Amino acid sequence: MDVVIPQELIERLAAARRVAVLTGAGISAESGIPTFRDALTGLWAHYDPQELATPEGFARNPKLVWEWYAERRARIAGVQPNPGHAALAALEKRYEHFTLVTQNIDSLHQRAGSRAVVELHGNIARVKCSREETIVSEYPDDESPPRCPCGAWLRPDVVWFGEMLPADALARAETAAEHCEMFLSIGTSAQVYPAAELPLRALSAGATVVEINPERTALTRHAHFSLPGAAGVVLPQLLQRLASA
Ligand code: BV8
Repeated sequence: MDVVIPQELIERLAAARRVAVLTGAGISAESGIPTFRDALTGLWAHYDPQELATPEGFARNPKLVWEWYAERRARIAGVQPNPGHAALAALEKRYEHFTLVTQNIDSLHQRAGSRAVVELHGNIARVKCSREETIVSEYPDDESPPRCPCGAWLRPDVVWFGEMLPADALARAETAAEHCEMFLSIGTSAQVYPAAELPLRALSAGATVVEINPERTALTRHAHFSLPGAAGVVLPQLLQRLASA
């Protein structure tokens, strides 16, 4: 069913020159990737992701955590970007200044053709030494997790709970939030910090904040526009309305 997109929103988007977007797991849901807060399936059904996605969880059970990521990596390799990812790649072409900040680690924005992607939480396709932090492109698969030549376990190059975000990515995201005229928050429950702070920074810097999410979130009451629908449905509609604005 069509979501009503207010004409005022279309006019503001058409007039804007600087746009920032924050996406979360919800934009990959229509590609078949379960969102972070959906009940985990299979072996991990009885684990809390916030337990597994932590340095402590990895130290406690490196094999379980390594294999959870290996299962997610395999699932991601088997899916395609969806119309929501494609619409954002097309939207980027309309603006002089467009920054796409994602909390996702699945590369689906890049595979859909988005260019200015800022990955706040790393990327599941990359593996690094858990001691030296260096990225490792090849590694033996005789152990789970495999080991770095230095002897330490290898781990996914993602940001776990309790870990700092990459400073350059966070700085780029904060600058985009503070200088944009339009900030779109798409497919995120707005619960994980510091990412969840970005739309509030945009708001206090005077930007128009738009949320696209089938559910209400902690951000909904702050947003100027809240479009209650799926990203893969709303974003193509929004792009279509913009084309004739
Ligand atoms: C940090 C990578 C400084 C790994 C992720 C106590 C101690 C330590 C830290 C904290 C603490 N209290 C708070 C914190 C900060 C903590 C935090 O925010 N915790 C929360 C839970 C309260 N943050 C951190 O630890 C961050 N680091 O702060 O460092 C520091 C250091 C030490 C001590 C203090 C501070 C690091 C956070 C990064 C964690 N890593 N991912 C991995 O993926 O395995 S976060 C993880 O959650 C994913 O990246 C995910 O994207 C992200 C956020 O979730 P969402 O993307 O929003 O996904 P979610 O499932 O929640 O929601 C999906 C939404 O989509 C829903 O709203 C749904 O309605 C919607 N949806 C569904 N379908 C659709 C849709 N929308 C549109 N279309 C659809 N079709």
